[in-house]
Amino acid sequence: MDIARTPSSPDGNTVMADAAPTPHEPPVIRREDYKPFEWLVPEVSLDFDLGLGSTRVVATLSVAPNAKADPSTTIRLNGDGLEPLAVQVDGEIVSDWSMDGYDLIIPLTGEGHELRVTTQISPAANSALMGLFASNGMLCTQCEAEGFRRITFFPDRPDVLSTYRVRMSGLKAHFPVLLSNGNLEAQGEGEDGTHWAEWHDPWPKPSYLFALVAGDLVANSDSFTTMSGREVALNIYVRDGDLPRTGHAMESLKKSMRWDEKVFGREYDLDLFNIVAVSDFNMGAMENKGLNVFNTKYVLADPDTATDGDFDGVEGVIAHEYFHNWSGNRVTCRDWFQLSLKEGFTVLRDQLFSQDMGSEPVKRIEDVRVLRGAQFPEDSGPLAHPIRPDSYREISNFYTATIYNKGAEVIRMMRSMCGEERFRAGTDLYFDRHDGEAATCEDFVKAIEDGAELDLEQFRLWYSQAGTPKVSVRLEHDGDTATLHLSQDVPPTPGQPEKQPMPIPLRIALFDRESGKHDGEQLITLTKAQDSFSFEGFATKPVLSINRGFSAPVVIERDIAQDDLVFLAAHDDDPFARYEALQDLVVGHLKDVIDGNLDDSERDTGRQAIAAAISAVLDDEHIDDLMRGEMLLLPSEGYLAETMLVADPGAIHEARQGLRAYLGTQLEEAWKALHQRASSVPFSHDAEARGARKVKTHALAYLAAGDVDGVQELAWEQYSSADNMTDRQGALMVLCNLDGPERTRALLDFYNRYKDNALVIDKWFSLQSMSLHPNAIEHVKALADHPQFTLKNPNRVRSLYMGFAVNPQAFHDASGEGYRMIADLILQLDPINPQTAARFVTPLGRWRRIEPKRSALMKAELEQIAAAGDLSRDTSEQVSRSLG
Ligand code: 0A1
Ligand code: ZN
Repeated sequence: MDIARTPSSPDGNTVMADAAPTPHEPPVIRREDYKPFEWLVPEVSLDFDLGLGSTRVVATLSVAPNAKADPSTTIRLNGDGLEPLAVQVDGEIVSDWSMDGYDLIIPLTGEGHELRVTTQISPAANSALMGLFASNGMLCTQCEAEGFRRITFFPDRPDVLSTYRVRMSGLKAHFPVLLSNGNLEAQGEGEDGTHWAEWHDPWPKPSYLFALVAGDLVANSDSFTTMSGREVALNIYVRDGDLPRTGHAMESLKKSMRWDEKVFGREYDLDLFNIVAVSDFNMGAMENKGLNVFNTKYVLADPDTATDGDFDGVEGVIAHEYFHNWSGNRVTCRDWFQLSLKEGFTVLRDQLFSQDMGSEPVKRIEDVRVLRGAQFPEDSGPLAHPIRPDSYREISNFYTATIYNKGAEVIRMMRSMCGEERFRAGTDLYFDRHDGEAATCEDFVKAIEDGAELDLEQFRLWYSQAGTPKVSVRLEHDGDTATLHLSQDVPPTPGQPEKQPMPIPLRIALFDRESGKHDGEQLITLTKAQDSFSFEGFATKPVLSINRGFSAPVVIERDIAQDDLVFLAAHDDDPFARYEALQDLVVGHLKDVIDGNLDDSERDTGRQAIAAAISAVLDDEHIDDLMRGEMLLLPSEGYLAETMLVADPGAIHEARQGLRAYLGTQLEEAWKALHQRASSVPFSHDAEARGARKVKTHALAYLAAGDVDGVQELAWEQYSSADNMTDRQGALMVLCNLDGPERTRALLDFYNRYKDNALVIDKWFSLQSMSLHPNAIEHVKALADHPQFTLKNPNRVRSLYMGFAVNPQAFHDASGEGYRMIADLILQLDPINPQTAARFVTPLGRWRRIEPKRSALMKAELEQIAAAGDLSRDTSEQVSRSLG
């Protein structure tokens, strides 16, 4: 049967008349239209006859009317590109079913029924990597958010919870390992070289948590004893040669399981926990019940092929997916508007875990950098949305930094306001109250309110209002009183022209200039548009340290003297605030340079103050190298652009590079000494050695920015003598920015050394696409024709083109060539993998905040994409929002 693609009625929401779709505009789904599904589906049984080219699926659903919903005489089963080969109701073949778009509608007369539907799918042809797909000869599923409907017809919405029984059979030679959720109940041999397995998951779950994997895999196996003494078998499945790189993932898993018991009181609830690594995957990983599927990037790590950052990534993502077992699986989401319920909370949980495993302040600085780099621009651009959105066209577009990272910050504020212990009482109540349910963000807030005894009435605005609040800060001193004047402004965002003031918890301290000390930190909460707070006992004007630990996800606009920033950069006992003071010092200076506010001598005075502050950081014995590494990092060009209403990327690049070159030459001896000291620390995973590796490459990069004599040789020396990927990649990154024989030599050596390791070859692509080399555009074009480049693998696409899109110099080349390359990529990739293609719209979507010439070029590329027609729902939504 030929089925034309028409929009289906989505999860419990009617398609609004005022949102009638134009040919290119898929319908709008609205949160306020939520209705419970008319039918319960307590049990599902799936039978898979597996093949790479063709897989047959027989789905059997027990259904009964849902007493909490309107009665219905039909059932709508969502499908996406499927054809029903046979439909049975209560054992009888029926033919009175119909299709509505891709959905299957079956008339049902009575109370309880058994429905059976047969479908046939082609995993090898599934390049979108949603539903059941083939990757390197194995079969694998991805069902969040709406992938299950590409496998079989089903009410594919998160509030329909069922227990699943899965039988699969296939050729043993192709698929020796057969996995699904829950426990393995039976297995056996079939005819003609086939074998089969039966899995049963006792925990009711929504369809997005279903998973199946079949392939030729080997496992790193271990076990974990839970706090109540139950033994859980742990397996990490990978392809044969990858087994030696799974040790760190396994350690991370066991640490995560222990930590969740200790810190959140959450125990694992099955006897088996499986992880499978796949190389073709749209996202980082997926928390399917008892069978997490991971992008290989977040499983495989050893010192020769993974950087320290990669090791941290593995630990963090393993933890994230594991923590979802409670925050996401045991308590799931009522609808996709509640996505931040599981994602914001789980990100907070993985951040707290990583803080406990490593350096708390360094992790906090890294997390804030991610927030500012990805979420702040989202919040100030055309794609801004609240952490609980009100509408969407394609839910895949809402797996955003706002839902994840701002969502985590919002919950972190609740925790700061009530303290750890009361927060734990709140989360205990949340898990108790909603275990086994599909809950809402409001359920979470209410549980924290009740359990932690915290009034969150006004705080709920953080869930409904988009935009990053700006807080203006002025400190006045009179007699012995210091008065802090604060005002807040939540900027307008698409669809939200007017905003109300939100509660903003700010940790502050007032430093005495003489002693360099303060009398204790305080938490003040700004709840009004403007307010003042007075503090007695200050004979002289103190220095204000504000938003310590980044207690609120806001932009602070402080009226503060440069000397005070220098003071805080040297004395603040809150590491985040100390880092922030140095960042503000640099941002202030660079903005003045860009705006042409400084004459030569003023510019030199500014640079000297920064050099002195950095020099103090280099000499400070009270901070470790991990923290030193953070303090040495200048604010990114993206962050600088974000602080300006309209940015000139060329001017930002020039000013920032100018400062880096100045610091490189002014502090040449100090960088060389640091490089030498750090190079003498032998490789290990401890904080000291990791810190040494971090500052070593920073020192090298500053020397390269200053183009000091012998830097190419020094970089080659670091590259060629490296006994780990952190040093090797660091040196290659530096060489990539330069133009010389060492660059060519190192790139060739790196390629030959690692050509069989896909994850390392991804690094090779991205180092070149992110390079400051003047010919970066030409390099990227040539790399797109490299035999190892393919549009079919999302990691490879991201490594070449995301690297390029965040390369401010190349992407924003005044010719507009960079914009065209990204637009061409979107059009080429969209029919292959819409989800990944749509992610590339964001960099072009910043056009309104860029100087007029480039802005017009960016907009023109978006218009070209829009005009192309036949776009996926994913890409068309992002393009129309970006132009809207
Ligand atoms: N829930 C996962 C993220 C995820 C979302 C969609 C996916 O499909 C392409 C895959 C993964 C997480 O937060 O880890
Ligand atoms: Zn998640």
